[in-house]
Amino acid sequence: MRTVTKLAGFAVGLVAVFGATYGVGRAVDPAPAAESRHDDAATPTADESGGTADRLPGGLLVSERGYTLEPLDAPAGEFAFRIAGPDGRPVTRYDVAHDKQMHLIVARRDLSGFRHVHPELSPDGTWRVGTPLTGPGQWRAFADFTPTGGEPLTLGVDVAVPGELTERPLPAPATSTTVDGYTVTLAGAPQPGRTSPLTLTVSRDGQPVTDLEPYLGAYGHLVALRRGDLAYLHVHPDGTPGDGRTQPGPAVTFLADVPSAGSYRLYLDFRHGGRVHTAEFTVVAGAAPTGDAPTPSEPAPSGGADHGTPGHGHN
Ligand SMILES: [Cu+2]
Repeated sequence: MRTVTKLAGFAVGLVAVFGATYGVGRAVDPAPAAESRHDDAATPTADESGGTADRLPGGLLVSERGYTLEPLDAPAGEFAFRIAGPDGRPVTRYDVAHDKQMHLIVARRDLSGFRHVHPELSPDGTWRVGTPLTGPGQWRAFADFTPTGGEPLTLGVDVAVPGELTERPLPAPATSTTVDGYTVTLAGAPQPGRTSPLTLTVSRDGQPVTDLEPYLGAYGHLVALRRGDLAYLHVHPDGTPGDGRTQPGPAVTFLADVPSAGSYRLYLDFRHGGRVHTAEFTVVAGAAPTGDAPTPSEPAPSGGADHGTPGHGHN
């Protein structure tokens, strides 16, 4: 009986994880919410047939759904790669998402060194950009794109830059940071398994910034990386410039679906004064309850649980 109860708890746990990753799938989908709901409704079997790979957070795999991220040899100072398609040939056609066909994001494994750049596509399918790898270390490079005719994907690959590296400890969680003379504050806390609003507010010299410039189709672009495996979450802005309700600052709100408890590093790109600035925060999602309180996946002991299983008689 004890075994059966534990197995049941395990199954409930799987469902909970599944629900959370499913939410991430929606979060990284750049389609409007209505279309996302349509997609979800149209592909229910993908979730019921155990296709967990489809619903992992982005960036954990170098190859997914037939598409593979392939770094290429490049001259010094340049970073080059291509995406091999299901037929093995380089993909040359991409949809525009967040104003670009390709978003290349890099960060070191210790979550330092974040850069978000936009490579140029050659007709043969090679993407090139001035290297965003700003120094030695073990880097993770993420290609965030939508192949024409396919679904949005984020593939990730490790890239080593030789040299002496000093690992940096993850900065402590904070609700305020400064970058390029701007102060950015964070309100809200991500909760695993549910959509959580995060509001970032920008000021300079004590004055709220109310003339943020659109960047990548919004007044800010937020990426979250999970500590430990660098799972990549592309967090959606709540509202777009020109929709009649979204103001150009000082506050920009995002909707985050985090797949698990744990530490995340948030990177907010915003544009002001003709330049893109990146504010970084460490946040802790869903701090685990302390002590030995039962987790939600463990059914509370009750008389009924021990006796109410007709059809499984064992005496
Ligand atoms: Cu981008």
